[in-house]
Amino acid sequence: MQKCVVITGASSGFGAACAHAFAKLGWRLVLTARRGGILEELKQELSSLAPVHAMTLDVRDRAMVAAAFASLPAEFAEIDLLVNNAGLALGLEPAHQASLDDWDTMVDTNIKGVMYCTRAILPGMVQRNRGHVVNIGSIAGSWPYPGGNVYGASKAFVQQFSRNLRADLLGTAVRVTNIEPGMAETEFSKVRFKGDDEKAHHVYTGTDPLLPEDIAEIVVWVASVPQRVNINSVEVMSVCQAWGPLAVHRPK
Ligand code: NDP
Ligand code: 8X3
Repeated sequence: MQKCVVITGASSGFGAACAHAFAKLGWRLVLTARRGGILEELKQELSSLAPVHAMTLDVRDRAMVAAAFASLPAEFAEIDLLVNNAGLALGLEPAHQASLDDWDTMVDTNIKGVMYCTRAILPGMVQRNRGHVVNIGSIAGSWPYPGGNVYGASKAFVQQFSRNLRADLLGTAVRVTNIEPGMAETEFSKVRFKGDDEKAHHVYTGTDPLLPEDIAEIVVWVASVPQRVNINSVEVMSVCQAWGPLAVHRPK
């Protein structure tokens, strides 16, 4: 039987692109997100290529996550690949002005959501001695920028969680990878700026950002290398993005 992939946040951006990429390879797909209607449309679109199970799921809800993955239909119950992709940034205000509610939402989604999904799926992988957890981190987990405060810190968690998973899984065949993209054009900025299309559009204006398909191609690649190979992390940026100099404040 073909392999089975669970993709969180499959209703948009990287997650939807991963769904298309793995469907083309004939993998069995478990697609999850909060917007169930979009998942149903995606299921209709991809069902001619691969078996698809769509599941409305909020990764912040610990009980819901545990129940959802404990009650998968038999055809989808043995998961070979978990793509922990669901995530978001909210706001770009400096720490002393940022919304605590936004911070809570980022922690609950980007940190706790990854914990809950991983903890629900990992025991089966270890038991079968087969599987791969691909986390979608960010360059923001390594490199600070103004306004990145809790978003970047949440992705630093994902980076270190990925490494610590590898440490725990030594002696099993289960693999772990953290993919750390830079600026990519998805719904990410629309979410960050709470529906302000103009602000979101401005982020990408005049640039040639990464596209969701670029990240999906990398996810497929890390999952396709020989079983003895573990790609620990992939940091990837558009050619049009690089680091700036360290900032220095010079009072007049
Ligand atoms: P999108 O906004 O296009 O997609 C985010 C996905 O996450 C959506 O499918 C959304 O689905 C889902 N999601 C958000 N909150 C929840 C939740 N509580 N429960 C379940 N699903 C949720 O953005 P991207 O594709 O860009 O983002 C995907 C990942 O990539 C994120 O982790 C992001 O931090 C990371 N990333 C993005 C970069 C970029 O520049 N775009 C760069 C580096 C990393 P729904 O709303 O239906 O629940
Ligand atoms: C998304 C990339 O640089 O906007 O993780 O934080 S960035």
